[in-house]
Amino acid sequence: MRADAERLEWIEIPGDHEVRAFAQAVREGLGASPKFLPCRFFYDEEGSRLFEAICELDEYYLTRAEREILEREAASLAARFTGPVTLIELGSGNAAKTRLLIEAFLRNGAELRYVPVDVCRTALQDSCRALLRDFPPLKICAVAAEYWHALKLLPPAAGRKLVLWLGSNIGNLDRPEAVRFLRCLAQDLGSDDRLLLGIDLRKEASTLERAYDDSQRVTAQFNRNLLARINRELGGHFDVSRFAHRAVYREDVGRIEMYLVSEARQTVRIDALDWEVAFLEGEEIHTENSYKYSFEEIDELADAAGLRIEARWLDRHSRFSLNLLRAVR
Ligand code: AVJ
Repeated sequence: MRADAERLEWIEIPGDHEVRAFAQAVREGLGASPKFLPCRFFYDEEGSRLFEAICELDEYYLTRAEREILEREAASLAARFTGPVTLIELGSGNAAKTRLLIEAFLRNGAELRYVPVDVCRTALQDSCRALLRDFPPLKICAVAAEYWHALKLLPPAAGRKLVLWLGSNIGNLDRPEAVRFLRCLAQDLGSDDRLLLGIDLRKEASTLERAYDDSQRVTAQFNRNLLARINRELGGHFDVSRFAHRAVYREDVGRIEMYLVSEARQTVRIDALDWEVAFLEGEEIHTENSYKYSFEEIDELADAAGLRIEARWLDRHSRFSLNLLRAVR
C-alpha cells in the first residue's frame, strides 16, 4: 500500500465542511416555498451505493448505453491522443465505465494520469484504491469537491488533456448553467485537449419515467435517502416512509423532475438546526432535475459554450449520446 500512496495525491478545500454546507442547504431549501433540496446531497456513502445499484437496473438504460458506446469507441478515441495524457473526470463515482478508457490509453502505451473529481469522499477513496490496485502504471490526483469548486482545484495537466463528463451528469444543471459551466471548461482546453461529454437524449415519457421510477423501488430509496441523511447527519426526525417518491417527465422543458411527497400533514424536527419544519398533506420537496437533449439542443449548447463537436456517437437504440468536443479558437 505504500507504493500506492506515492501514486495518489489528494486535493480538497481545507476547512470544507460538507456537513455545514448540508445544514445550510437544508435550512434554505426546506424553508423555501416551494420546498427543494439540491441533488448533490444525494451522494453520501449510502447514496453513492444506491446510485450504483440504479446503474445496474434494466430500466436505467443510461449506464448500459454509454458503456456500449465506450466499448465500441475507446480504442479509436485513445488513438487520437499522442504523448502523455491527463484524464480529468467530473463526477467520477465508482469510475466503472472509465476503466474502458484507462485500459485503452494504457494499451497504447500512454503515460497516463487520472484526475477524478467527486463530491463523495468515500466513493472517491474506494475507486482510487481499486484503480491503483488494478492499473500499476496509473497515477491519480483525486479532487474531493463539487463541480464549481473543482474547476479551481484542478492540478496543472501534464501533456494533453481529456476531460470526461459522463453519465449525463450535465443533466443536473439547468440549460443556462450548463452553458456557463462548459464555457469555463472550454477556457482551460488547449488546441490539443478535448472534452468527452455523455448526454442523455429526449425520448418518450414512458421510457424516461420508468428509468426514474423503477419497479424495484431503488430510485425511490435513493430519493428518500436525502431525508435519511438529514436524520443521520443533522439529527432529523423524518419518518422516511411517510414521503412518496415521484418522478415526472416534462416534455415542454425536456427534463425529469423528482420529488418527495409528504403523504400526511406533519411536522419534523431537525435537532442540529433547532428547527421544526411543517409539511402539508401532498406537499412536495423538489429534489432533482435531469435534463434531456435533442441533437439541436446539444449543438446549441456547444455553440453557446464556445465548443465545436468533433464527433458524436450513439448506442444502437439511439437513446444516449457521447460527444467529443474541442474549444473554438
Ligand atoms: C447522476 C445525475 C446522471 O440524472 O440520471 C439517477 C441521477 N437520479 N436516478 C440522472 C439519478 C435518479 C443521474 N445523474
